[in-house]
Amino acid sequence: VTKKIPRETLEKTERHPCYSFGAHHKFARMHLPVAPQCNISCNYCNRKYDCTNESRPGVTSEVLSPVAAGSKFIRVREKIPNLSVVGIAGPGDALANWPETRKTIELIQASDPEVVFCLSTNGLMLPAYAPEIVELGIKHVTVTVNCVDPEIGSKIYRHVFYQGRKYKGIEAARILLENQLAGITYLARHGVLVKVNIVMMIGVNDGHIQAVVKRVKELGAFITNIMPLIPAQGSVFENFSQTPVKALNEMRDLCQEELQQMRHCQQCRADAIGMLYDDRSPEFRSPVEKGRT
Ligand code: CLF
Ligand code: SF4
Repeated sequence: VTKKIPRETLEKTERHPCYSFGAHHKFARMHLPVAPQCNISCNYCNRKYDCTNESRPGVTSEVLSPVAAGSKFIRVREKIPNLSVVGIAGPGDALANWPETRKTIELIQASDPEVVFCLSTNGLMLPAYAPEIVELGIKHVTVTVNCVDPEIGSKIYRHVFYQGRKYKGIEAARILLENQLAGITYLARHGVLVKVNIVMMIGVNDGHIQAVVKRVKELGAFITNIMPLIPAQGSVFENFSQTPVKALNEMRDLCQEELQQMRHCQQCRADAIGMLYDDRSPEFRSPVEKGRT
């Protein structure tokens, strides 16, 4: 890391199991599924389940109101003393549900000022909400950037809903990519540590990933996380093959020369709870939800 990161932020990162490899077997995170809507449509997503940005596909999760999320946080904190991070990672997009996301964060901040917050987003609404994210004191934001070329983007994104209009094809991808890159720039300039998730899709963006890493590094990203495509049933890419681990690791090795790489991602559910390798979410589901599964 060449940039100077304030001590207070570094101290938070040391307790962040995704941003810090050393933290992942010491600290737990919980996701609060308060964000069901999404404003774009990725070809690898089947939103009947979870956001593959941050979620294992094929597993449904409950959706909580901000107030219910606040009380769930208190229940979980009592049982998991090493809980350090509260993340909002769907099941849709954290910023497409900004009022709920924001309210949840404010409620938890009021009950525990020590919590490290984390957001995961497709980045479409970052130009609109990045200033509020900074104001809330959030230091960790993940943006999924699968390409920096709208032509490639048109093969990944079916449509984008933006400012009351639906866009398709290259136009849709261009709006999304511009907003992602502008958002990353703003966040990085304001001291937020940006993690960029990249879904590696063989035959779609695998030849372009180094270009993505290079670009987001220039804009100030802190780390990238190259993830495998896990074809979700019912998604446009359902018949694609899963990205082989070998290809994934080779790409991470190549990109490591440019920017630090996360290699311990678990592609968590939108309601994951606990250590990255030990999901305890079933223990904490509401009785109604338990009855359904
Ligand atoms: Fe959650 Fe994501 Fe924050 Fe971590 S998960 S919002 S940065 S607290 Fe972590 Fe899970 Fe991988 Fe995400 S292992 S899917 S990278
Ligand atoms: Fe699905 Fe996430 Fe893409 Fe939205 S951003 S379409 S929830 S994968």
